Amino acid sequence: MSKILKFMPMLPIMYLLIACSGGTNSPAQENHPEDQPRSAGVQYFTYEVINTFPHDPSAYTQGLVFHGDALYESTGLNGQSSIRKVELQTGKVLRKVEVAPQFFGEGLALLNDRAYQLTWQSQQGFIYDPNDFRLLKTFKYTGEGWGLTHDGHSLIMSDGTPRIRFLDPDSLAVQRTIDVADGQSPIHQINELEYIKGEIYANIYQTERIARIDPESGKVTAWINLSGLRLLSQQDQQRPIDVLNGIAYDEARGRIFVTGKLWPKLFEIKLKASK
Ligand SMILES: [Ca+2]
Repeated sequence: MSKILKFMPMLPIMYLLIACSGGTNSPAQENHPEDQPRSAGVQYFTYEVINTFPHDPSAYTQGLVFHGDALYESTGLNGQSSIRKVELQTGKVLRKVEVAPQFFGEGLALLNDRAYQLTWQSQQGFIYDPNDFRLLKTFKYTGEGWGLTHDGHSLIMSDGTPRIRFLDPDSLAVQRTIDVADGQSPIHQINELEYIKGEIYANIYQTERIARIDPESGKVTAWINLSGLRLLSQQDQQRPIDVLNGIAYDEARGRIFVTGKLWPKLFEIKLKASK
């Protein structure tokens, strides 16, 4: 299903959410509308905003990575897709290469001094030199491309289904797959990914939730409820923004960053156990 077609009906819903919010922007309330039935053995988290940074409000974020001392981002939409290096503190785009307009940029991962970028439905990925964004080569895959991250050895790819693929970073061959489930319930719409301390963190498309996934079994080990963050980002900006999408991890300092499509803000968050 087209993300653009799905994006358009979201706008009135978003206004409704804002209208119903009573103008409050408290980020960590209990009893969120997104609270879900709880599964045994699964942990639940909310969040605390540690820092707020500017983010390009025209960036339709599909991939987000922290590497060295900067953010790297892949943006989507045909004719607006790009790969970019972004200064964290200012949101300033330090380097940017446009993707040809027939492609819709998706997930991004940096591994072995290469930047891998997926595209949505073209079944083609790009490999760049992350230092200058020089295109090194392209690669093919089957199905759609959504999120991308890595565990230091394999690329880890989502395609909107509950299945996550592990790819060899050299041959791009599928090494293995996992099927993501919360108990017995398959999790669909798995979008942007980040590998954090031995787990896969995954945005679930069109929700304000992140799933934490065991990379061996595919089981959801925890849910992070980020309700309220989109309202915080919308604040002071007139034009509408889209869904939460984009997780990056600064391994050296243990910082987790999240943003969304067309969000003017990027947040450093800390997880809090949900009561
Ligand atoms: Ca990411």
